[in-house]
Amino acid sequence: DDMVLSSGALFLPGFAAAEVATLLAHIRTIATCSPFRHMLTPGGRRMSVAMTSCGRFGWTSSRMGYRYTSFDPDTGQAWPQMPSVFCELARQAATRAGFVDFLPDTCLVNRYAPGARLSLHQDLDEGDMSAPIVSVSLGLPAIFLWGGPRRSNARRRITLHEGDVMVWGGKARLNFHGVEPLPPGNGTYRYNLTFRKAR
Ligand code: MD3
Ligand code: FE
Repeated sequence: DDMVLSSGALFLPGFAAAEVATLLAHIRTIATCSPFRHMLTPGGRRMSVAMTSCGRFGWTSSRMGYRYTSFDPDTGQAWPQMPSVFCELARQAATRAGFVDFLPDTCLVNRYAPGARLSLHQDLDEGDMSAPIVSVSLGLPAIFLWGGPRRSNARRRITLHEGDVMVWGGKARLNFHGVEPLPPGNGTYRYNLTFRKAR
């Protein structure tokens, strides 16, 4: 069922399907320690996606810029530990895409309510661009926008369902991507786990 989108980009539909309930339970626990919050962009705009992190580092945005921190600025505490089932899932997906020994040190947890979106961007804040990124979709479906190395490149729209996993590395690592606004729904969320090697 593996789908190669381009060199370095692999779509694994349903790869995490058996783990969905376990992953959602861990998200609840993580959010108990480091609650979801709407961060500010460096330009001062409130992000529509609510975020938290687990692992040795957590991704943050503020008027000061984007950065990885060892401590949650909202709690002053270390970010919650990355559950081993998270790490194992990310490793197995990366291995399937040919990236052996992927050891993520951070997992960003994105929460989309209806209307929330992620505008087109590149992931540029990581120290080691040779490591891939693994993304796991949970909850409501969403339309993922997948572009090329330039903002002006054409985009593909890919519907992501609960349990779908994507691996991005190599030539695809710096591609532009985003998520279309979540359609009005029934009071639930879409979650995305993004596994990265920050340092
Ligand atoms: C394609 N999150 O948090 S990662 C993000 O659905 C982010 O919330 C997406 O983009 C979400 O930065 C899922 C998908 C992703 C990540 C990195 C990529 C796609 C990528 C790097 C290159 C190309
Ligand atoms: Fe991204």
